Amino acid sequence: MRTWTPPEIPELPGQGVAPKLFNTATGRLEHPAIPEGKALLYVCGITPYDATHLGHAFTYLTFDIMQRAWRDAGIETVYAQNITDVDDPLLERANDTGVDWRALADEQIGLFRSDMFRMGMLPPEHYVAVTEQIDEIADAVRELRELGYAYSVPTDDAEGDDIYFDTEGASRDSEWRLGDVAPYDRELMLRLSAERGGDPERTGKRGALDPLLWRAARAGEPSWETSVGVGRPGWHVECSVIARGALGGAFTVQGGGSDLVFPHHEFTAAHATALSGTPLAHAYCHAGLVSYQGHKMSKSRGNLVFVSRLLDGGADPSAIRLGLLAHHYRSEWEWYDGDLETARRRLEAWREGLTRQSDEPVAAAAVLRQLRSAIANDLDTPVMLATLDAALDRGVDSPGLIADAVLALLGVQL
Ligand code: 5CA
Ligand code: ZN
Repeated sequence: MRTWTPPEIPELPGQGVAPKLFNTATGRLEHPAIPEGKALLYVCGITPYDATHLGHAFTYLTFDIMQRAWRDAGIETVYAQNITDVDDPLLERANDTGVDWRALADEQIGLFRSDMFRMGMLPPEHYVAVTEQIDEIADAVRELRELGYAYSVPTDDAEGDDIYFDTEGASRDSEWRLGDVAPYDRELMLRLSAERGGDPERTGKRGALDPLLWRAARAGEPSWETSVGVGRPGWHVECSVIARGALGGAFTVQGGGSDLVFPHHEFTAAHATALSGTPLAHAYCHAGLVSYQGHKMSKSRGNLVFVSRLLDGGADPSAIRLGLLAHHYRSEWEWYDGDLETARRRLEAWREGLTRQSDEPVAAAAVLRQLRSAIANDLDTPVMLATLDAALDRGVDSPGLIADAVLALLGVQL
């Protein structure tokens, strides 16, 4: 899938250090492995409807900053992202609005691409839609069945059977154990499975948590003829196959918003490990969820603030970035309508600060050192912003170096 034009990243003098990152799977700050000197990153992409809201933007900005940190440390990055362009909620939205699901997806992917470009986000090298890899995903489902990790569940509204992943079997016989990614107890897993696309109540399954691998064709739903029959893939196996196809196994970081920890990333890892014997990623990193009007910003609730509306209303993309970067990526926080104005003022103050004549200017080289140490500490952007507030309030000895550092590390144009 086509991506978008990359932003300019100035070269900075010297070098940062590889960032320590919080790994959800272990609950610790770690330096995840960088195979052959390359940081390999897979971030779960959008389901293309109601894009791009500020929650999406916060998640993608997190992984944009992560890549800026690696690159500043002299580490090459390879970035892959998927598009979940066939999925129940997308199909429901298309049905409800009388639009063809492909047309809806195409339009929303175009909007997302334009939002990402305008926001100065680093584009993925591998941008892969589920509909581009149906055969590969079906082959993986077939392989899981041959390995004994998948089973059929009869349907009463389709010709063929649905196929499910055998959680208990895989947890016993493969290298993966339930809970390897999500540090949750079973009760919470059951609740989250029901809330996030699973079907713990469905009869005929071996285990309540078992996720769908393949959905047999239903009337009025898109389907493909494949090696496991006519139908369409389940959600987790899609990302598992796309991630391994783009990056191979055991890559550096699997990322997304924290709503993906369970069941999505747990089972994405489970499928990959069951198929290959190696873990999917060395670390699983998650951005906190952004709320608005007292609730998590979500398509189902409809409390969305769209990036395109803010930009079309004249917002400076750098101000939107600063409004988001004021929060540490792992915090759960709420966006207030006044936040954009606060961020705009900060941006204005920084721009003014850059031209400030001072008798005792702050050494720009020292500021750069502080910025590098904060970004290396689990991407601590609030500390970076506070460092710049203080320095630019006083004036700096090399405005050019500060402007370059702010653009390279934060993607903010002064
Ligand atoms: N297509 C799947 C992932 S394979 C999906 O979750 N799509 S999405 O459009 O719902 O979300 C896209 C990304 O934005 C995901 O990483 C999700 O975790 C993140 N996200 C969604 N809502 C929020 C929110 N309110 N705050 C922060 N991140 C969010
Ligand atoms: Zn995903």
